Amino acid sequence: MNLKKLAGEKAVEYIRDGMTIGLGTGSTVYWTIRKLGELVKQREIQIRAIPTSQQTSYLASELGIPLETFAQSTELDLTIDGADEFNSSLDLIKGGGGALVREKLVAAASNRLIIVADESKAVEEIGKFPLPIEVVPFAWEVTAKRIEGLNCVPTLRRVNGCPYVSDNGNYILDCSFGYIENPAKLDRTIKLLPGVVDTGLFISMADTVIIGTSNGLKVLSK
Ligand code: DER
Repeated sequence: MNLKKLAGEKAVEYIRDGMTIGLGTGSTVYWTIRKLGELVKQREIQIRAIPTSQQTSYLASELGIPLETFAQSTELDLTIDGADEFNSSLDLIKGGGGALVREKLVAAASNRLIIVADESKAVEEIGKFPLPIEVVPFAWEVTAKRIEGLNCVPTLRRVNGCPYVSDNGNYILDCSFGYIENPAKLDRTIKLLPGVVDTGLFISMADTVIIGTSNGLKVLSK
C-alpha cells in the first residue's frame, strides 16, 4: 500500500469550493495535487492555488489547476504540504525538498495548515532529520561557521557535485543538530544570524497532520 498516496489523497477532502489554497512541495503532497487535478478536470470543484515551488507550479499547471500569486490573494484558506519530521505537538522539520522558504511564507499566509505524511515521518523528538537552513550564497562559508557554532554539523547541499540552488537563488545547508530541545528558540536564534534566509523549523504552524500508516489513516489535530 502506498502510504504517501493514502495520506495525500485524504487531504483533498478538506478542500472546499471557492477556496484559495497553498500547494506544498514533495512526493506526498504530489498525490494531493494529482487528486485535486482530477476534481478540477471533472469540474467538481473550483479553487485557485498558490504553489510553493516551481516544481509544484509545473505539476499543478499540467493538471489544469488555476494558479495565482500573492498579488491576487494575500490570505489563503488552507495550505496542504508535506514534512520531513513531525512530533506529537505537530512541530515540523521541512525543507528536504528544498522549498522551505516559500513553503513557510505560504503556510504563514494560510488560515489552516494541513500536513500529509507517511508514518516514517513521525518522531518523538524533533531533530533526527538534518535541519535544512536556506542561506544567501554570498559568504555562505561564514554563515555556515556561525551556524556550526550553535553546536551542529552544517553540510552544503549539492546536486551532481554543484551547490543546490533554491527557487529563490539561495543555497541550503543541511545541519545535523541531533535532538533539538527547544525548536522555537533555535529557529529564532538561527534567523538572527547574518546570511540566513529561513530554517526548516515550522513551529506552532501545523493544525492537522494526516498520516498514512500500515494500519490505515491516522489524523492528528490541535
Ligand atoms: O521540503 C519539504 O518540506 C517537503 O514538503 C518534503 O520534504 C516532504 O517530504 P516528502 O517528499 O516525503 O513528502
